[in-house]
Amino acid sequence: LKIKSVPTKPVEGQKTGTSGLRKKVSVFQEENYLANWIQALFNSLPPEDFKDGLLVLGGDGRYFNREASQIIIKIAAGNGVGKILVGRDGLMSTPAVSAVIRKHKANGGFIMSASHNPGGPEYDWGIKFNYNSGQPAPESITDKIYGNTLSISEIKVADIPDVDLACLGVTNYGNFFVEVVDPVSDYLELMEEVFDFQLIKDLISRSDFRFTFDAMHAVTGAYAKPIFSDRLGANLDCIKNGVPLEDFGHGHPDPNLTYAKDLVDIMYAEDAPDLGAASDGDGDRNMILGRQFFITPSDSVAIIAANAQMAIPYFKNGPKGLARSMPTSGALDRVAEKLNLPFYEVPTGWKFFGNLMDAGRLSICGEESFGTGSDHIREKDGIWAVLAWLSIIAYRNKDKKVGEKLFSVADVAREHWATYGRNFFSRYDYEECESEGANKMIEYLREMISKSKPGDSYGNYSLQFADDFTYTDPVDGSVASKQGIRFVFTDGSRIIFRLSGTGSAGATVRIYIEQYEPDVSMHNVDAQTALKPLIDVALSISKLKEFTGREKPTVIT
Ligand code: VG1
Ligand code: CO
Repeated sequence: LKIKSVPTKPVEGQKTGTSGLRKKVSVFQEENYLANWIQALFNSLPPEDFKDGLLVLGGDGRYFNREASQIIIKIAAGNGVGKILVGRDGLMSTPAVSAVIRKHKANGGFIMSASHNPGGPEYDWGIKFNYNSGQPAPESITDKIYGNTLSISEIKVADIPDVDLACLGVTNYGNFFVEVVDPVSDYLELMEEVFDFQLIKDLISRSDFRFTFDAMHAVTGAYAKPIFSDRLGANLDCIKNGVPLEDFGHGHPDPNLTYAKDLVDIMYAEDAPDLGAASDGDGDRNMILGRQFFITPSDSVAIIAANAQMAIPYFKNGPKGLARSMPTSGALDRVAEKLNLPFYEVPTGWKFFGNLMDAGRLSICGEESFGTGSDHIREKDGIWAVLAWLSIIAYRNKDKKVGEKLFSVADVAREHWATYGRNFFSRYDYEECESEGANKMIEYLREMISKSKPGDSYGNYSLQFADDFTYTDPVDGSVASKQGIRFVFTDGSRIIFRLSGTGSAGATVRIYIEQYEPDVSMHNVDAQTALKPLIDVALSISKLKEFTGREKPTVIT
């Protein structure tokens, strides 16, 4: 194998955010921009973590993935990697990459995706690196990569032709191998171990149950047909937007009430199906809807946790522990308490769950941002969440005869609230604000919390404490600070402010609002109505309008 040394210069700003490095495509197209980051990564890993080793490569099918695959493969070979397993056409969802790393005991893997951010020449591209148990690289590694991007001078590139990613099979270039694999089969095999496919199949084949899945023209388009249709018997027309496209069909591949409008329209129509779901760009997020009914992600993880042992064979001995990210509602906390399970609250971003899973302390976890998953892999998993919901509905209805009224998605949620109480939750996003104003607002709030004291009143709420969330990992002792400003009130209500770490331009402000309601007679109130007083407090204390000039959020979930 001939290896070229290509001279290069550092580029500013290659710091990874919540989940990988994300920039506009045009930035990644600048000379050596991606190559520098990939080389900096190899400069940061101990050689035994990749020399003659196995790496996985996949992506969500977005624009620039084709060029990027070739760049990554050649630099990996140039640095002495032994073999790359790559999904056909460079496609592989984030959860599937995690599953493939684990199954093949790979040293790690690359995911070419900016996840829920839009794609195409004008929009975003991104790259994530996952480690050998399939988990997103920890901050200790991403900080090192960033350091190395600031001093890089040379890129090692193997002198090989572009690899044909369209045909399955192995090609070798001297002692370097590339194997193009089907992106679905290992993942599907794992799903069949986790779930009772026959149970789900029986539900889907019922004449009185209808299911629909919206792949948003993103990577789960490649998974939906083999899994939901070929294997579980769903009609092909249940799958919407099922062809992965480089620009996601001009869409914003984020499964929420604003961007998954096609699905929302179907599920709120008169003759809506019984269960509807969608997934994001790289297949790790999910949205679950019942007929005219939205399951908040915070409720979803709580409901899955409460029902897992009954409905999902993987959890037949009960979950080991539960966890959520800090801004996610406390619905899951109540399930942990009732089931007497260890419980953890971690910062935003999936990378904080992995250590707990590896230590055998955590089975089911989730984030309010449409992320749900378990320790079957080390990423959140959109299709897993859909199969979990299908399993719960199937289990609850398995003895129902045709003609008997089915126990619906909404029934499951209402029953859950009746048992545990309801945690009303909403998130307001102000996307792409001017960075200066947004940063000033956060500074202003930091000042405020440093002066606050228990008992201070905010509207009708009395403060229990206010802080900037710090997390100490119970497994390795690493500390993550400044993870979000919280105002926690004596009745358990919370207001949280954070800046997004996944955007590619400006600053996105997120406000998270939560209030607990034990009274069943109040459970059918609309969340926006129930939370109005708390939202007003959030907007007034933060002076959001003054700092950002924004009258209204861009997205409400
Ligand atoms: C957002 C979400 C976070 C999620 C992250 C990656 O981060 O809030 O919960 O883990 O996206 O999701 P931020 O920093 O923008 O709030 V994905 O599906 O884009 O990889
Ligand atoms: Co994603």
